[in-house]
Amino acid sequence: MERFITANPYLWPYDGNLTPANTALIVIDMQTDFCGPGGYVDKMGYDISLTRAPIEPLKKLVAAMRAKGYTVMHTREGHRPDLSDLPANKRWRSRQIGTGGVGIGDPGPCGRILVRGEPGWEIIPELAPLPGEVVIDKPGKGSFYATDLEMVLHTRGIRNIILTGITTDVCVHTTMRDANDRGFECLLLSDCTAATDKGNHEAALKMITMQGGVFGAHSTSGAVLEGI
Ligand code: C5J
Repeated sequence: MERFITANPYLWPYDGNLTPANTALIVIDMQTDFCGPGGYVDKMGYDISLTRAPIEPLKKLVAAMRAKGYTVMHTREGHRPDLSDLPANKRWRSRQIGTGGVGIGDPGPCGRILVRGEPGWEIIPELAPLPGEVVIDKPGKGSFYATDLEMVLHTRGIRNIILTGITTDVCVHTTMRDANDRGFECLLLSDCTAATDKGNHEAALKMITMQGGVFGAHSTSGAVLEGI
């Protein structure tokens, strides 16, 4: 039986081949550093009410997809405590914005910023992974670079990916583009993602709709709940 989710610019997935066995929900970087008080995004001076907006819709969606037997996976952006995987230019740039020249790897109110094991690096408790759910630790913006995500997806027989989390224009988009290039069928959910800038969120959605769905399609959690 074909199953589709109402999406833009096409009914997703393109061929109606949507089952709990072949589809994964990926929750990207819902970490305190990106959406919690005192975290990296907060320290940079951005409005965390924007990056916190996906929390409630995501809670509902994650619960529903778990209940129906879909694979739910999580990612965390972060670096080794010795910073051996933190490129010097990434660290330098992160210190150019916000107060006091504090950037990635430096101590902040939630521990060392984006360092593995620190409180700010943890996934927020509202969206904590369940035991047994795959968590991908990544040093970069994309979830495929320097990780085993592609191998895990292929091993599980996943071909459709529903992308959620933060931020729409950076880690979520990079992951969607990389997944699309690898042949995965991608859907980004507009109410379960957010950027540090509203315009960038809107632009990221619009980019997806070009060329017949250049990286896949976008939709909402409501449409997914209705469709699955
Ligand atoms: C950023 C992310 N924006 N998770 N990371 O630096 O999108």
